[in-house]
Amino acid sequence: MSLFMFRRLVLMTAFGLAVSAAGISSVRAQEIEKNLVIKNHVFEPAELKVPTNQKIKLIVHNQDNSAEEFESKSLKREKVIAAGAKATIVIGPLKPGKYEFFGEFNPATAKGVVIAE
Ligand SMILES: [Cu+2]
Repeated sequence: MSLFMFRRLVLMTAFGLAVSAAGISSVRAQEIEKNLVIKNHVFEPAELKVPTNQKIKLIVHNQDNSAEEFESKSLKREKVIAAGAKATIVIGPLKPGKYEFFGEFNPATAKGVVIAE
């Protein structure tokens, strides 16, 4: 092949590799999951560290015998979780910082914070 064709082939291969690498990293970004438990109207853990600039799947398991509502104004999320049920709440991508959340049905005890760093 000509030098021109060869150069084009090298460029296209490099482009293809870059695209597939980007594809892999975006799939990985969607795979980040963090578990949160509600028990005795308290969140565990109360401090949840997550990476910045990525979507996070919060899997919230309400182990109490009553419903709870996960609520966060800074994360712009609210979701009622039935007694014994698990809910998935997708948050982010987040800038570095602290994002408070609470249980709206038990706000005195059910409090927590997502720390993106
Ligand atoms: Cu609410």
